[in-house]
Amino acid sequence: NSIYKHIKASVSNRKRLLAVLIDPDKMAVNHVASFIFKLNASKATHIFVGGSTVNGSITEDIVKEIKEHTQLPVVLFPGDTNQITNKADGILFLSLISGRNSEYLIGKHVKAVSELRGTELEVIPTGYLLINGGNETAVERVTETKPLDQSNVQCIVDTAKAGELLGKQLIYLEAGSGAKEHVALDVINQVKKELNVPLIVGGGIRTKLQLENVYESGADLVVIGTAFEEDESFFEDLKK
Ligand code: 1GP
Repeated sequence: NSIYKHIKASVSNRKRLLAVLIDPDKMAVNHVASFIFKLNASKATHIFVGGSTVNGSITEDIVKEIKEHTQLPVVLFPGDTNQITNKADGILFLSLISGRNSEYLIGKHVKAVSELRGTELEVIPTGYLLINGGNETAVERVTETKPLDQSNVQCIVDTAKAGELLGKQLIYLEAGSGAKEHVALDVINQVKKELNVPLIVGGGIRTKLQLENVYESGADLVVIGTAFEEDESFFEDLKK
């Protein structure tokens, strides 16, 4: 369990972690090398691979290609069981605890076991909360669950804490890929105060200032996808 150990150690040492999200649907295999070249020169510490609507085996091809070009841990962030490949290093085993769709709470997980059996993937139990970022995102559409309202801070805090008490090793506050607004700083702050496990925040973070604010508010690991998809020069702002 070296990925999780490293995250825990980084939290203790107050080291900020940054995951770049690669959506296999939006990245051609022949573009991976040049993308990873820029990523390697940046402050990124992890590469997450996944998406809400990826089909078939393209995840495996993308992961193989990523692994050719980097030493960073590659962690699956799957929208569905067909995105599981043993070519990655680990997997966020996400339970969508903000919603009440049993498929995304436990159903897909049961189906995933036959895919996971026999792989060496480090499985990291993760409580996943969808928070309203001001627009309907793919997570909401695909999972058919409503996001939690940003103004209902107590509900978000209690949901996150319930996840921890259920044994989730990470809590992920997700505004959804391409969210108009990222998770509010106050929400991040209140959740962080209650949690003893590392906190991941993602969705709608597009600038260096937003990234800084999200860390200051208590995020241990931040996930950014869209900003790099739209403009790879963002890597320049985040040089090592
Ligand atoms: C989405 O949290 C991630 O699952 C990243 O979101 O694409 O908006 O950066 P963005």
